Amino acid sequence: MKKWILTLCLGAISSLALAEVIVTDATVREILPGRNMTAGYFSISNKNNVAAELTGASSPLFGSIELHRTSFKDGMMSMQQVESVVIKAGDQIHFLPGGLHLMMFDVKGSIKRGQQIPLRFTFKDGQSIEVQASVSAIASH
Ligand SMILES: [Cu+2]
Repeated sequence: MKKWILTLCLGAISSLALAEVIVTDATVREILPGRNMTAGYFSISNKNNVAAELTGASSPLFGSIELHRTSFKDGMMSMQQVESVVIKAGDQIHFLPGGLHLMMFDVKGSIKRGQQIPLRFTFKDGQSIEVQASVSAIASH
């Protein structure tokens, strides 16, 4: 009987589509004096055999978080909000300064270098994963 229950549990775990989507190296840039927004970076790996679509992120320490992409056109840097980012099966995508990033608005209180802050990533299929991001100094956006 015990073995039967265990088998059922394993079956439930492996059917979660996001069980193998992993976020690593989550970092939030420390907030410059006089600002209330910052940027966040991370790497996301999709070890599933189906694509995953990242649609947003949230944290109890920020009022709102958007997915952004920095681009360069005619020597000018600009950034646009993106609705979602698709991570193909087997792919890894890096959110890095100068490319994709999280734009984090309306910090609540103060965050300090070295602090760990919870970040929740949400996906189009309704699932989400939470990671701890470390606050660190990153020179450029
Ligand atoms: Cu931005």
